[in-house]
Amino acid sequence: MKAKEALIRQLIADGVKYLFGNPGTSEEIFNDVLTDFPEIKYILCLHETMAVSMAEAYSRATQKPAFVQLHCSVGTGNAIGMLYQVKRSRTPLVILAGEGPLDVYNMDAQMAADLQDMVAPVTKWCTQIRTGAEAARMIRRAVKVATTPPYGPVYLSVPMNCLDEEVDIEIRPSTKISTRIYPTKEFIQEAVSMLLVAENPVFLMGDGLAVSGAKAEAERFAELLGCPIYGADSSEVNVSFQHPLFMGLTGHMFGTASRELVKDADVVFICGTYIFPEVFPLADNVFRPDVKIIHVDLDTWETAKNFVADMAVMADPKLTLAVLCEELERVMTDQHRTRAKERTEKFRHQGLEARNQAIARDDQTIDSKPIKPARLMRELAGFITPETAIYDEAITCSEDLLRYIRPTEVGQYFQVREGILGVGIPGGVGLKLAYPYRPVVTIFGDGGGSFGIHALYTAARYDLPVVFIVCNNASYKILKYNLLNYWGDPSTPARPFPDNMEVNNPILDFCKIAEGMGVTGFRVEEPSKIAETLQKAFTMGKPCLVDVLLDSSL
Ligand SMILES: Cc1ncc(C[n+]2csc(CCOP(=O)(O)OP(=O)(O)O)c2C)c(N)n1
Ligand SMILES: [Mg+2]
Repeated sequence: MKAKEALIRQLIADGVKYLFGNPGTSEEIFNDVLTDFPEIKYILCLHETMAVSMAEAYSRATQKPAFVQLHCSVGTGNAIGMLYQVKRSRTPLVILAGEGPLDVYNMDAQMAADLQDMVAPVTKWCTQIRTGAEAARMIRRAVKVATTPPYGPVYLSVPMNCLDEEVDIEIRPSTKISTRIYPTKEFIQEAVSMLLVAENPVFLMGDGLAVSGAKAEAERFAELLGCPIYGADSSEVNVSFQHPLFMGLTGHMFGTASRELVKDADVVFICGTYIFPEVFPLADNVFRPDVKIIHVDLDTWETAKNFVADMAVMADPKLTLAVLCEELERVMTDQHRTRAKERTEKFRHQGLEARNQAIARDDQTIDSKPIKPARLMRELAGFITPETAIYDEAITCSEDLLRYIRPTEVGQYFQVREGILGVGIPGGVGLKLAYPYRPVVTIFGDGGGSFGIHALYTAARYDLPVVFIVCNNASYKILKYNLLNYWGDPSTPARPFPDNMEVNNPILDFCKIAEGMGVTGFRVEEPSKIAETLQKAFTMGKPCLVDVLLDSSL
C-alpha cells in the first residue's frame, strides 16, 4: 500500500472519526485519498484557529485525542495563538500539516519555512516525518505523547513526497499509557495526619479531576474534612456546582483575589491543578507563614511550580482521593467529624447567603432595558436540561450564568481555558460533534464571537443544531473592569475609557453575519422577548444564533 493509505488506516485504527482542518495544496494528496475512507469525516473550517478550537472542545468532551489538519507555513502560522492555548490547557491534539517535497526543501521556495521552529514553543512535541515507512509509527508516537500527562498538542509535518511511497508496514492501534497511579501507604498516612489537625483546610482543584473522573471522590473528601472547594484553572464540572462546599472559582485576573481565599488556611490541599492560574498572580505573601501544602497531580511540571509543597506526589487524582477518604474514614474521631460538620454548615450557609443576596440584587433590575446579563441567564436556565452541554465564553456574564445554571455532572459545562478569545463558537460546534444526540448551547461575548465567527459556517455546512447566544454589550467590558482595578477605585472611572474598549461604531450585527454563513439569527432587545426567542432557537433543529443586546454599563 501507499504511505498515504497507511497513514489513514492508522488514524482509523486509532478510532479517529473527524479531521478538523483547512486544506492547501501541500495536503491535497492526503485529502484526495481520504475521500476513499468514509470512516473519517473531514470537518471543513474556514480559518485554522477554528479547526484547532473545535478539535479542542471535541477532545475535552470525548476525553480522547482529536486530530487536526493544517496547511504548511501560512496555515500553521494562523493557528499558533490557538495552539498556545491548547498547550496551556493540556488538551491532547495531533496535528498533521503538509509540506512540499523534501528534494526541493532547500530551494527555500514560496511558503517554505522550518515548521518545527514555528511550532516548537506552542506544542508538546513536533517533528517531521521523513519517509513513508515511518508515517504510521510517527502517528502512534504522536498519540502516545499527546495522551501522556501533561497532555498537549503534537505536531507532525508530512512532506508530500513521502505520501506516494510504497510501504509494507503493520497498522496497530497506538499505545495508551495508563497513569492510574496510587500514592504509597506512607504518603497517605502522613497526608491524613496533616489534614486531621487542620482547623481551616482549603481544597483547590482543577480540570485534572474531570480528566481522572474524580468528582465523587473529591466531593466526599471535602465533606469528610468540611473544607471549602475552590476551582483554580477549573473549567469543567470537576465537582458539582451545587455542592454546598463548592465556593466558586479563584478567578482569572488578580492574585489578590486568590489570596483572600487562602490567606487563613492552615492546610491547603491542591489536586488536579496548579496555583495560581490568574494572569497577574502574586509572587509572595499569599499563604500564612505556617501553612502546610499538599499537592497531588499527574503533571509534575505544574506540581509545586511556584510554591513549596510540604508533601507532593505524582499520582492519579481519583485513586488518591479515594484512598485518602478511606484512611480518613478509618482514623477520624467523633470530634473530627463534629468539627467537619460544623465547618460544612458554615460554608453551606455562607454560599446560600451570597447567592440569595446576588439574586435579590438582580431582582431590582430584572425588567430593565437594555437587558441585564442576569435576566438573560435566568431565562436561559429554563431551557437547560441535564442533557444539555454548555460552552461558556461569556466572559463578564459568566458569573451571572453560573448563578442561574449550576451544572452537576461532567460533560454538562465547559468554560474557555487560559484566556484566549474566539473559542465559544467553534467550541459549541466541537461539543455538538462529540455529543450528537444532546442539546448544545454556546454563549459568548461580542468580542469573543467576532474572533470565532468563521465556525458558524461549519455549523451550517454540517447542519449541526447548536444554539449560539451572543452577550452583545458592544464592548470589551472586562478590559474596562481591569482598567478600573488599575486606577485603584473599583467603582468610579478616573477618566473616559480608551475608545478601543468599545465595539459600538457600528454595533456588530451578528444576525446578518450569521445569515451570510447559513445560520438563522434572531436579535433580542426587549427583556420580554427573550423566552419566546430562545424557545424558537431551541426547537428549530438547525443551527441558530440569538444576538442579545445587553446593558454595557459597569
Ligand atoms: C485572541 C485574543 N485577543 C485579544 C484578547 C484580549 N482580550 C481579553 S478580554 C477581551 C474583550 C472581551 O470582550 P467580550 O468577549 O465582548 O466580553 P465582555 O468583556 O464584553 O464580557 C479582549 C479583547 C484575548 N484574550 N484573546
Ligand atoms: Mg462584550
